[in-house]
Amino acid sequence: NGQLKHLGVTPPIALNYPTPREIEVTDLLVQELTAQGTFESEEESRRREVVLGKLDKLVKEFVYRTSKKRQLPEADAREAGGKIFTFGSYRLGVHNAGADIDTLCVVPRHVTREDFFIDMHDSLFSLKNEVTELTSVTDAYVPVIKMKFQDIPIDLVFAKLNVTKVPDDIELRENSLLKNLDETCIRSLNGSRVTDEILRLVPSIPAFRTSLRCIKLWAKRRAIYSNVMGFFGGVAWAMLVARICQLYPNAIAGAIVSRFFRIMYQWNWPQPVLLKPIEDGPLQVRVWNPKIYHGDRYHLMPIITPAYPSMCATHNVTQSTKKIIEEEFKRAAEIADKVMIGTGKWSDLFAKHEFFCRYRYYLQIIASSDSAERQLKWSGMVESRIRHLISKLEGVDNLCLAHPFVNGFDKVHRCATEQEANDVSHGIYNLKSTSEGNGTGSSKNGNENENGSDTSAGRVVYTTTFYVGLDVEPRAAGSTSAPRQLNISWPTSEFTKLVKSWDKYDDRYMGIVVNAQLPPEVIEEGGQRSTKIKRKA
Ligand code: 3AT
Ligand code: MN
Ligand code: MN
Repeated sequence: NGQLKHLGVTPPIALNYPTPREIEVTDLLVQELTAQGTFESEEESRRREVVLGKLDKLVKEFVYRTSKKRQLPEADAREAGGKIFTFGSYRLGVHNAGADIDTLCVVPRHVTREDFFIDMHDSLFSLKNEVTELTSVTDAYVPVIKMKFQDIPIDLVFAKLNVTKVPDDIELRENSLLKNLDETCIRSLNGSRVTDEILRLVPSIPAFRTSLRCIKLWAKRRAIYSNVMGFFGGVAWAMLVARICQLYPNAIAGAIVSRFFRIMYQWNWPQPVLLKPIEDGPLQVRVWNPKIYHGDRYHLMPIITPAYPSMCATHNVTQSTKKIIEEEFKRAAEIADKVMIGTGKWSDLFAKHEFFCRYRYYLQIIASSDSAERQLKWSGMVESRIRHLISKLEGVDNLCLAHPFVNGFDKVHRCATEQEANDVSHGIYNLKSTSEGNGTGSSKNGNENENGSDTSAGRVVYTTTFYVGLDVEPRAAGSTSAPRQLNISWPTSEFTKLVKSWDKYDDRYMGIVVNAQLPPEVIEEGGQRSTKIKRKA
């Protein structure tokens, strides 16, 4: 079988082994990645293994208990098994210090999802000394139990297979395994199947890992690491790096990274990035195929997952985010070239983005509500719709680019009056009575501010602010006509309507405001806005 000679949908570009210079720049890269703190300590690494061992044991005990409850004979209950798999960055071996471990709990068919969210949850809940911040998210696309186990953040998802036993040597690779499973289980298995398949499809795992660490750090620093906002998420970056590894099977990280930027910059989109031919399988589900599905033709930068059923991991990309990503590939390719010839350093690659000083105009989207819990859901909902705002803005005359920032900024405001509360939800406030983070969101420094001396008297308002940079077409040279008019009222009102059509939206507790055409000098990073609003005519 000729396909076994190489991994991937084409033969490699080159089979070269590393040159002395490539070895040198790879060493420098590993040094820089270490200096940037991307590796965890050995203590943390050991703690992760201990935690995983304990979780696996808890899953086996949970399966045994449930089997007994279902009246299985003792011998069958003993053999029912149960097993933990990992996926995400930990499984790929590219996680940072403090990253979560994404785990999948696999059980035999007589154990239900309900058992998992009741019995397994309770057994974790009883471990009060080890397990903290335990929460069940049952209504998500992929339902999950989240917790910290000995301070390691864990995401635990659940899948039951159509088998009576889950022995320790069970594999999840076979597509036939998916037959007769419910969709939620198929989705829960997908993360693990995709990660494992990526690892099987790269010729050298060590080269892949170092390269991917570099690309992830670069993408985060340049603010292009986010699936929801229309950039690429962790799985997409991993697949891109894996593809370059396939094309240079004997290369080491320094060489792979520099080729990565060059090849990605020149990629002939919308030609998809594939790690293997797309497979057909036993399910009645759609597999990515632009020849059959019209919607798939709109994917601007398709990167296709390798495990059946294959999907496009980058369907959120818009014209604007495509342009931004390509510009970053170009910038990085130039830096990597300089590193190779010795006139540049790897640290230049990881320089912070310039989002907040780059544009003349910004949109500010403020989602507000009255409680931390509500804010988490509401701001998540608003965030997930921002790419629709971007698409609509892309249709506006004279607007060449609508650049969403990768994340929102959480704030908690203690307001003495209704007027103040109203101002705050419109982005008007000073920093005196405001603290960062709402204590439940991603920003961990939710140090509650004491400045608002009397908290009981006032009203607390939670806000999350998102930013979109707007690039307006330059006037023709020598033109003296008035500044170009941007008419963004249609996109913004459509967006407001869209988020308000959410079934949990309630205007008694939640607000959404889009401030347009803020001059950039009133925006500092962190989303703070000075009290004085100067508006340009
Ligand atoms: P970190 O090191 O954790 O930052 P990661 O790649 O492990 O990077 P996540 O833990 O967020 O990222 O996600 C791990 C996997 O979980 C990736 C994907 O297969 C799945 N996943 C994450 N978010 C979602 C989601 N909203 N819906 C479905 N699957 C998701
Ligand atoms: Mn993770
Ligand atoms: Mn996770």
